[in-house]
Amino acid sequence: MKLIIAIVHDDDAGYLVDTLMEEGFSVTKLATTGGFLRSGNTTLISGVEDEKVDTALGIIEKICHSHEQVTTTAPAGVPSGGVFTHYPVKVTVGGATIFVMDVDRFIKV
Ligand code: 2BA
Repeated sequence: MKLIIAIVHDDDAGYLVDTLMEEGFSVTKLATTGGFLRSGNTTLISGVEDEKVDTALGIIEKICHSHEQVTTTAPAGVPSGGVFTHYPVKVTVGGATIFVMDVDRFIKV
């Protein structure tokens, strides 16, 4: 079994969860915050049988699109150094940031 952790845009999260559930995947949805932009995103975790990992990844890749995002808050790690600490920053946020990890044990009690 693998654990898929997918960080996705909030706008894609609802449809993605619905689609994964319809395809038989169990999903947990977490409201998260990106460290750089300090704005909300969604993290999905799903325990997936090895042979179904590619199917799940395919669904995520199909549904999640990259977005341009602008923040007017000083992003993390950018030194202010003066008066203008708040300025627009435009970045392309990826369709999804995905980690696939081995699961040692999967237990339900
Ligand atoms: P954030 O950390 O808010 O980053 C949002 C976007 O800002 C990133 O999109 C990237 O385009 C840009 N960015 C991030 N750090 C930057 C920096 N130091 N300098 C310039 N631009 C920077 P993505 O790379 O698609 O990441 C989207 C979200 O996925 C991230 O939100 C974060 O929540 C998560 N993420 C990405 N890589 C990760 C990693 N290695 N570990 C954990 N979470 C990660």
